Amino acid sequence: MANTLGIVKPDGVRRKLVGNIISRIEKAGLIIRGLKALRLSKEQAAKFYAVHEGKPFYRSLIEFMTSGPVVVMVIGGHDSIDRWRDLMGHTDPARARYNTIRREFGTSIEKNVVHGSDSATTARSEVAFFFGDDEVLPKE
Ligand code: 3AN
Repeated sequence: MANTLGIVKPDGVRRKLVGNIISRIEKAGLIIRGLKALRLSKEQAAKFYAVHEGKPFYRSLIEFMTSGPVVVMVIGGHDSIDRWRDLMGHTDPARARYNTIRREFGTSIEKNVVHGSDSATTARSEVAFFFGDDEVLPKE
């Protein structure tokens, strides 16, 4: 019952997709345990995506992720890590399955609307990156 981190990226917030995305999460039986809107600084974005440092898309990714506000959320519920990734779809919207968020709304491999942690270890550190313990609802 581990929590995972979800982000609605600047393209998703700009296009007013936050409600739609939260609705999909809730309809899937997952639970929003923490939620906030913020704008990442360059330093925060660089740190968050440090695993991609040196890759050709890294600078552009930082520019994009700091281009406007994001909505960050702690998503809980049974199998939340994998199920949130299933709702998102493949990183490349063109390769994502139908009815996934990225397939429906993503416009490129960079502007793919949402982020989700990819493992239990990553989920723990990514949730802690944005949320203090007192900002996450306890499991019921
Ligand atoms: P995911 O978000 O599906 O776990 P990651 O962690 O491999 O994908 O990549 C993090 C982010 O970096 C992606 N969401 C996407 O915005 C960007 N990205 C990944 N690969 C590329 C690429 N080849 N070209 C441009 N941007 C990329």
